[in-house]
Amino acid sequence: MALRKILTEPNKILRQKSLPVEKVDKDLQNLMDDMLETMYAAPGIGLAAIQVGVPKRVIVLDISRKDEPKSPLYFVNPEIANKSKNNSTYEEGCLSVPGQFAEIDRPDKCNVKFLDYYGQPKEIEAQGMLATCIQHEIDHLEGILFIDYLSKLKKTMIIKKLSKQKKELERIVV
Ligand code: GNR
Ligand code: NI
Repeated sequence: MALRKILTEPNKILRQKSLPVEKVDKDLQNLMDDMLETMYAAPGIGLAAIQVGVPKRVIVLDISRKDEPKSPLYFVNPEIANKSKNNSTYEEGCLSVPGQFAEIDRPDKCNVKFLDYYGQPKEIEAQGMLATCIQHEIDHLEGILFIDYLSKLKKTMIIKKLSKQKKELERIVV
C-alpha cells in the first residue's frame, strides 16, 4: 500500500470525465487500497480515483465516526439508479478544494448500483450523509466539484484563493 498525491484546484485533470472500469483485477484492488489509505491519512470520508490522477470510475468511502470501527466502502462503476425528490443540505468540503466549505443541496436518498471490491454487482439505498457523499464522489467522476453549484462570484473567489495559495507554495518549494 502507498499514499498517493491528492490533486487540488485549479487542475484540469480534476475536470476530466473518468472512464468505466472493464475488469476488477489485482491492479484495481491495489489502486483502491492506496486510495483508502490516502483518504484516511488526509483525513477525509470519501475519495474518487481522479483526485489521485487516475481517470477510472472508482470511489472509496468511510463515513464511520472516529469512535466507531472502520467501515470502508468500495464502489466501481457506480450509477445512481434512483434518487428521491426531497433534498437535504449538508456542509460539504473536498480534499481537492482544501479549506473551503459550503452548504450544498442534494437529493436526500439515492439507490446506487455498482461493483464491489471483488467485482460483484451490488445495489444499496443510501440516505443522509452517505447519500450526500456518494453523490459528491460520483460528481468527481464527471469532472464536477461542489464549488460548481455555488454562484459564479463565490466560485471565482475560491478558485482565485486556491490558485494564489498554490503559487505561494511553489515559491517556497523553489
Ligand atoms: O472528506 C470529505 N468530506 C465531505 C464532507 C461533506 C460532503 C462531502 C465530503 S467528501 C470529502 C472528501 C472528498 O473530497 N471526496 O471527494
Ligand atoms: Ni471531493
